[in-house]
Amino acid sequence: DKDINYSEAVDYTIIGIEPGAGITVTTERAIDQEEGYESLAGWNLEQPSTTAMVTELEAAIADEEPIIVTGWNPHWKFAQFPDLKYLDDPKGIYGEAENIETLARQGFEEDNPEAFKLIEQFYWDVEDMEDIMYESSETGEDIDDVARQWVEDNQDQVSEWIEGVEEGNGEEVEIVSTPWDSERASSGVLAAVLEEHGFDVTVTPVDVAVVFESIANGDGDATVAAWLPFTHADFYESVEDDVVHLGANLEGAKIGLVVPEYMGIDSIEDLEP
Ligand code: PBE
Repeated sequence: DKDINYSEAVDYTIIGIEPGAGITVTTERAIDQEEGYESLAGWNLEQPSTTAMVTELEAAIADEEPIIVTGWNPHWKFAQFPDLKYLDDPKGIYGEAENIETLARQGFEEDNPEAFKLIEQFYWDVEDMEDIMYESSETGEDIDDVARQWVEDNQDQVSEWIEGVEEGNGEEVEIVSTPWDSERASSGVLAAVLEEHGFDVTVTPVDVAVVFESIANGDGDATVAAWLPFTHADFYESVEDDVVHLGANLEGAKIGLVVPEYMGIDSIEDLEP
């Protein structure tokens, strides 16, 4: 409904997620007057947990209330609520479709060439990741367990990742990750495959900044949690020369401002300061 002032209706507030997430940093930049985002001048960005954001989103949709959240794909909420959409972002601060990419520490390939090779060969689709996230949210089953089951059920795909990789002998592999469901799914699947293949794997979820720091300083061996080239651009640039970049493990990720269709607004530029 174009006659409603949605900016006022949502109290000039975007429901975001945790401080330190790439999407939080990007949204703060837009609000802090990056050129072309005058429509967001003076807006507030709430920074609750992702779980709390989703709860608020569910409540708003149940009552057909207006709400603007920070959203991303892959995420099960797009399967659960088909009427969600991204607001157009004509100045492109949130970027286009991007990849989730794999990074390793320098020296990891020499120290553990077989685990390195397996991690380098890990590649899957948005649908695979979303299946795991959606099943976990529907059944309440822990993502790690769903991920392990997925590995059992998808041995065809797994066989491509382990091609030419020799069995490990209990060598330790430190995977660093972030706490979001998307990365719990990918790191969980990768860990299950590595373990099946004889490696002793630890997955440590940390803040985004720490993911990049720990690969650069060698505390972690590898991560499959880098959203590039947009969402984690700043974090990546600061360590670029100190990490080994193994390319995409998933193509077609995206972030932005998300609203329910019933609000009838299309663009960030439809908002008012
Ligand atoms: N996310 C999910 C994270 C990365 C994974 C989009 C919320 C972010 O840094 O914004």
